Amino acid sequence: MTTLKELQTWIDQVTELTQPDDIHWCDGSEEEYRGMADLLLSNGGFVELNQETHPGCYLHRSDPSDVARVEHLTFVCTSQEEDAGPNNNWLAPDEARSRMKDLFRGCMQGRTMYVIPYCMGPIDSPLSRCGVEITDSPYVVANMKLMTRMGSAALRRIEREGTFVKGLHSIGELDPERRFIMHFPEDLEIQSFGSGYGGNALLGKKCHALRIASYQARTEGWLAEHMLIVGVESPDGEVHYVAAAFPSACGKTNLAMMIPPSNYDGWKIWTLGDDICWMRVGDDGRLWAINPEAGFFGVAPGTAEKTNPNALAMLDHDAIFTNVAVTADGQPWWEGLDDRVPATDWKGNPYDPDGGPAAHPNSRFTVHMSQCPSYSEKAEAPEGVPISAIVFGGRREQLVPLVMESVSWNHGVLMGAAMASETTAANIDTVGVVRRDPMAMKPFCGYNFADYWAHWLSFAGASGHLPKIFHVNWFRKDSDGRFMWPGFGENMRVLEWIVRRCKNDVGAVETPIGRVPHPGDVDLDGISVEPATMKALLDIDVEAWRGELDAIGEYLESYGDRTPAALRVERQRVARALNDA
Ligand code: SAT
Ligand code: MN
Repeated sequence: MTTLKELQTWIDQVTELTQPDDIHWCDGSEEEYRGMADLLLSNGGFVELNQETHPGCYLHRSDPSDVARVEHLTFVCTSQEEDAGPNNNWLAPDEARSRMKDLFRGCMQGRTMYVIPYCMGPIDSPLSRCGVEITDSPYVVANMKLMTRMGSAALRRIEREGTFVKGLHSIGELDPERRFIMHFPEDLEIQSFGSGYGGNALLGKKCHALRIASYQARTEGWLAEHMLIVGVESPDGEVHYVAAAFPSACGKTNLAMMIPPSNYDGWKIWTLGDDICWMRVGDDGRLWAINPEAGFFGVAPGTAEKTNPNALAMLDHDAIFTNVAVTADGQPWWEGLDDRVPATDWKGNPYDPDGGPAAHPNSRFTVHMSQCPSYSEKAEAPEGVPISAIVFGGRREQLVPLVMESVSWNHGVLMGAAMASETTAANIDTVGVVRRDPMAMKPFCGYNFADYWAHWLSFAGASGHLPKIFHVNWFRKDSDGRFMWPGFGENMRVLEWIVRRCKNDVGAVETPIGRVPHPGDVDLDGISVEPATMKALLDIDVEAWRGELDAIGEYLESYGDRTPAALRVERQRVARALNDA
């Protein structure tokens, strides 16, 4: 029950439409979480993992057809099609609503309807925004408890503010033919049917904190971005905060909780978030950021002692695993973890080494942020943290150097808008093809990208104290197909250069596409990267870049008249510099 009439009226309407047997208002308590786990254990939604090695850990096996986001079934329903833009699937709001109404009709018969009030961001932060998710999935309730500030405190804030995002979710029959994720940004509303998985079902995450929030951020003058947030502490104790955007499954979680190499005495990475970042210009003109989430929904495969020891340390208790494999003694297992052989694959069948990976490539862990050894209490700061550097990055085998710095805010926006990356298993579709993924927001921007770039550009005039913008690529390969850069904790070497650039205490080489380090300025002590490899990692192939600038031009023009003139001007400037080179 609630004192907020708008909320109660909506609950009543949904109840009437979906016909649940029961309604449960979530209070967000530990007791409630335990009750949810017990219910899932009794109905097969959870499998208990080894409680001696992994106390409080459970495994969820999703429907095998429901293992990732579904971008082709995800829609942004603005009243004008152009407002959604070529980057989104669009349906007229009335048509979308009527389709969804047919799907939702009677769908909760025999089920309990859970009402989840949640707050994205610290409960007392002016940057935070609230929502209410209605769902018939106890798995969603359990995940939302770890991923958001969920329950009574959020409800009190909603009742006080009188405004919230309405998210309606049902797993339906988990039928891919009857699955849609609809967004109505003008009405701050989400409707998701037919999937129980991650970003399709935990509506606070991609649906609210990115698609709806990006739309809202534009009208209110802030930024909702697909970025991790870290604090980089240098030996003098100073902490620089960095926000970095990479597409799904490109290593944001690893970077967010990295441990610096052993020769980086006195350096430390503090973790504030691994996926989403909301930023606003503060009174001091700097960009201040919060992580709207309270937990991590990270990719399991590849997570190992060598790649991400902090993640392993936080995953041995009180975590939910989705679609991982299991060892004979009931421990979670995935490819890349270690050389044990699992007993059971992600579908629950006896593991057959010839039958594909044991863990699904998009298998996940859900865990509360505070369990991370490098967790920073600043993640709770209502004012957020001031951002010194914004980093864009994609997965590119060729062309794109290890790191480059933009020469201005507008140039940085061009770098973000021109981002491209090889696709990953985080979406149900082909993996490994290069596609444009501006600011890593291709699947998540709730409005026309052209307007989104204009919004980014508008900050140039708003403040003289904006962060520097960089672009990185950890994924370059040599002619034998081997990675040229070791990645993971060694990325600290690049972060160090970025932070030193922010402090103005290291130089750079000017190239037509941006500034790169003098090869000697990236510390290679303790790694086996040959100077020739380092040179190649920082090399700009002018001819190939001319082709890339043409492709970027074509891409920007595909947004037609709405493409901001300043972005065109910036692209022309870089193209000219390449021609003169
Ligand atoms: O959208 S999910 O939360 O399922 C994962 C991702 O794509 O980043
Ligand atoms: Mn993500």
